[in-house]
Amino acid sequence: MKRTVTIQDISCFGKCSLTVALPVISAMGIETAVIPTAVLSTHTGGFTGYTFRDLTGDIPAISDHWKNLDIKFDSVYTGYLGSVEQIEIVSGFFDNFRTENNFIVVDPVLGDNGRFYTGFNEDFAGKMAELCSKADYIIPNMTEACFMLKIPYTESYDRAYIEDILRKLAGLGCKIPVLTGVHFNDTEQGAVAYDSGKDTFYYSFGEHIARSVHGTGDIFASVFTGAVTLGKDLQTALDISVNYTVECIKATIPHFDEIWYGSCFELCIGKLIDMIK
Ligand code: PXL
Repeated sequence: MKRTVTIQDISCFGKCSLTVALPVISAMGIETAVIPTAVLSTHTGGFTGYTFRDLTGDIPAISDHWKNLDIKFDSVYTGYLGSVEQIEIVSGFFDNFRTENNFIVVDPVLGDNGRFYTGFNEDFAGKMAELCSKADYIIPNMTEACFMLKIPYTESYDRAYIEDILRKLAGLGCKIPVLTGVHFNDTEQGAVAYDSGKDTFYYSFGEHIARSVHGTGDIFASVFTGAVTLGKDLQTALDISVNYTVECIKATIPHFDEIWYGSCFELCIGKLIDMIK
């Protein structure tokens, strides 16, 4: 059985980070260990007054214990990290748990729609960019890519611009950057990956639904990590991730007034299992 470890926060209510990654990757038939980086009462998007308990101090002891037990992972996947210190500790975790056969995925969670999430700034983006240099795969959206590359955010672009961004992201030091939320028209949206070793681009598009649903970046990154962990090739992993994310957004629309804070990904788990067959 394949085994991954995912390192990100628990937003107790709100459907993102660990409350998405754990069920989604487990449903793909992969053992999923977790390191919670922080416990928040809700995620930070759209809620006010949330609690935040930082668990940075626990990470080294968890890591040491696992090292003593000689636990190994087929993949290591990080999402929302809460502080510069936490990024540094996670960077050390990569050094300790990297093997010749496994791979590292960094989803550099920083912001969306051209803006930082609450609590993040340019310095934090710089540190996240450093962490990306240690990854095999990074999965930013356009906002996160622009913050890490220190370039202005734009929503109007063409293929050449996207391919240039992906080359620059590979220049951060990662092998395969995957840019999410890419759309060249109003009907399709998807992701583009760049395998820098092969100097090849991979495109995957699904239906564009003009509705922003919180946590879809985490759904995409979780499915992508799971698919690559299962040994799917890059194009297939992209297609599954795009298609499942679109399914989750579609499933959310009828419930959007009630569930504005996340997606109804639970309703689509069966389809995900079909997609990986
Ligand atoms: O979905 C990314 C994410 C993860 N964790 C927390 C967040 C967000 C986005 O807002 O606030 C705590």
